[in-house]
Amino acid sequence: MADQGADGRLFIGTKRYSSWSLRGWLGVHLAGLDVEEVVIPLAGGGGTAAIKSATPTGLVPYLEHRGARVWESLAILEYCAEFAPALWPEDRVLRALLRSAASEMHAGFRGLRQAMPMNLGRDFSGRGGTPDALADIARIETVWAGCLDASGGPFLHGAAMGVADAMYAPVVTRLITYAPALSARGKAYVAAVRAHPLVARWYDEAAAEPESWLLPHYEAGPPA
Ligand SMILES: N[C@@H](CCC(=O)N[C@@H](CS)C(=O)NCC(=O)O)C(=O)O
Repeated sequence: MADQGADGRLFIGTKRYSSWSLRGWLGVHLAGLDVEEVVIPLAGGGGTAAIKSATPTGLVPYLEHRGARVWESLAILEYCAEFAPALWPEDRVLRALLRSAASEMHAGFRGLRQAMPMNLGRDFSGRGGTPDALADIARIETVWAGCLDASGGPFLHGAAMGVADAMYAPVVTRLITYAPALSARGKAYVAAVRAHPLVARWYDEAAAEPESWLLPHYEAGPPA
């Protein structure tokens, strides 16, 4: 639905599947930007024609806002933080730690991303636990513990969600869907993110997506 008064548009993919979209969407909402949401259902296999023609990289998320064109989820989050500076901590040392954690997520954890694709509507407990995925999860737990120690939690950022939490939110959903073994601390962080009102809203909106957007390959999940 077009929002005539909006300052721009955020292009995202199917909420059930599009992990990168969740990051950009959280940034826009945490910062309170007034943008129209354009949801383009993913076709699967990375070749959605409507996304290719709508965005510079052929990928979502993509933000147009007051003359700015922003792609790459981390760049969108940085842009949002210009409007809401509190999305990064004031403390220089903590900010450096969280920037490193956010960048590590943006650049890596391919083993986890490939073995445990995001699917908010399924319980794939015990699946996808390849050695690479489990190694990524162990590293993520270490990163989270360092951030939580430094910020005091319950979020990586501290009392509220910030950019680093938005970057890791899709990982949280994967840990819920695939239920690998986690430390008590990891479980508590997963629960805190899942309970955040914006994350809860994204889950609700994913559940309300049309059945015709379901992709059989993604719904089958990885081998048990
Ligand atoms: N590095 C990009 C990755 C974006 C990305 O891979 N997006 C996927 C959806 S989660 C996409 O648009 N795929 C195109 C398609 O499925 O057609 C970012 O950080 O935004």
